[in-house]
Amino acid sequence: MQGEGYYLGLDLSTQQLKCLAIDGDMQIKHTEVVDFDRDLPHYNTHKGVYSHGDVVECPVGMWLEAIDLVFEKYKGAGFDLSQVKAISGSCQQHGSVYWKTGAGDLLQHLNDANGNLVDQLYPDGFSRKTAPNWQDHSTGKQCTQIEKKAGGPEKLAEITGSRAHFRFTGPQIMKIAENEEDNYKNTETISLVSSFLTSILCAKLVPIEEADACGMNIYDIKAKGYDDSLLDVISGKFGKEDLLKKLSGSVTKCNSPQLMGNIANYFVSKYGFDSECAIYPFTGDNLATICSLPLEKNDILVSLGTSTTILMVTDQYHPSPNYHLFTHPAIANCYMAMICYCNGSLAREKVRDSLNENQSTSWTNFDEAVLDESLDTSGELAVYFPLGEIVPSVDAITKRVLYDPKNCEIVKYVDKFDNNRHDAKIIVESQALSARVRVAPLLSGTVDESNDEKSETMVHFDYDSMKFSEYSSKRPNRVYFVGGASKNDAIVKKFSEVLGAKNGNFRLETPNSCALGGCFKALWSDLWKKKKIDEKVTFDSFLNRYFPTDELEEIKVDDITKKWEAYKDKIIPLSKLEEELK
Ligand code: XUL
Repeated sequence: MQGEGYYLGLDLSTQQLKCLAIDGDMQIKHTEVVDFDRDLPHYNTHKGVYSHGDVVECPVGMWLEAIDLVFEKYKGAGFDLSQVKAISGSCQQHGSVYWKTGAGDLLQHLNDANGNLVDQLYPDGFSRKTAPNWQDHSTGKQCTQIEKKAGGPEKLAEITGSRAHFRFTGPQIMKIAENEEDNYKNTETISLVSSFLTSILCAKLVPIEEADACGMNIYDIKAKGYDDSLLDVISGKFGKEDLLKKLSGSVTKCNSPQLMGNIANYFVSKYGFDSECAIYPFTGDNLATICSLPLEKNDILVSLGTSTTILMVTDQYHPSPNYHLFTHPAIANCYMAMICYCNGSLAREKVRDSLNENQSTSWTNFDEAVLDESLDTSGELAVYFPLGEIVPSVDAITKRVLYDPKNCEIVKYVDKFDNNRHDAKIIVESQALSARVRVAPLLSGTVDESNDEKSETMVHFDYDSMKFSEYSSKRPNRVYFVGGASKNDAIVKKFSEVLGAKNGNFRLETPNSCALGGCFKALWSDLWKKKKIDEKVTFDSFLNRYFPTDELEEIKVDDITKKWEAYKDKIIPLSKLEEELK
């Protein structure tokens, strides 16, 4: 590969700041971590935040100290930072940083000979000492007003890619404009955490990055600009022009690599960086995660954790109040869809424990049942939501049904199946089937001709109605599994069978995915910008060519088409069962 030297990816997450260095062959060469609670105990954060009731926030000074500390750790380890060619990275999403009037000057005059970031910038550079964190729940009133102004949750999702959420930046800014007039008035610029970190590294205030801007409930994704009427409701009496100015007028676009500047002299003098070291825009952590893998359109990343999260690259702008769409941070004309299910591992563990009569937490019985092909679950379906669910949006409930496979009608509700081995098989089937029907509208490509008599039947899920043939024949390109439960062979195999990827299922361990996504973006952006690769080499084609495939383990599934025949007959009953829950 053409890349020489090192490329850094920083990840400023809730509990730590991580910095990864790769070389031009995409191999990880060094990692340093600053753990906020442990390494910066004088901020008295708990898991990186201050929580008081519904309010959750992070001290900005702590982040400034962490930036110095992580580079000090690099220097202390003897790592030659002068060989770093470019830096990018990711940050927790939705958080907002409030720079005080005059902050731009302060940044520009950072004293590079001595001193540190926190002493020179904090608190004088900020109109608020803290940044709202994504776990904040205090903006219910503002969310209602924003949705009302947009014309309802569906309309807001159509404009901004998401309905209103407590943690999203727009509602947070609106609350501050309402409750902290002086702080708001004294604010020169509002950054997301990602543009805050980019600004520090370049020592100048830079606009918000476009993909991360989609987590604000203000940015019109299709029109590629902040929405006038949303600016209006959020800014209240201070006015939309003033807010637009605070948001730097526009965003940093993602359709091609944008050089934000070279690293500031402060970092050159203090840590020995090369003054030519390029800074490329930081983005949100979920957005950086999709940059850590060779994902192209119609590829899916399934994170099997306590909750199940699906990240998908799509060229279909098909928003829904049930999930999120963001502009893709590195592929032009593509989006990232993020579908979050509340009920993932915990729900499966409950079934496992009941199968083990609460005597053990071993997965053996559960796994055997999941893969037991002689265990006939045709005509049986269930949803297991011990927690309220987001997709579909319903309260906590577990419901088992028997349906007639001929006409797909629900015959009756039952309290249990023949035995609880059926629950093990059905929970994994129904979780995976729910994911498959939710990604279907986001998949591009043709719908297979089918002679199935149900082909033309309209099927309804959430806010979508599509022909049965579309739900049954659209298939993802590739599926990647990550997260705790991806280590479980039975679960991953069953998910792979049901999701039906055309070009393979893979699993991998991703302890550093956000930071790694930043490294890859820095490498590709720099080679592209310096014309060391042809400008036709898109981010996804670059990763597909050079990604170290030894990291990936392929999950083999046999007879996928035959197996789908059994699962696809559950689509209509699942739609009917979900309708009954509402
Ligand atoms: C995404 C979200 C979280 C944070 C975590 O919408 O709120 O994933 O980004 O850092």
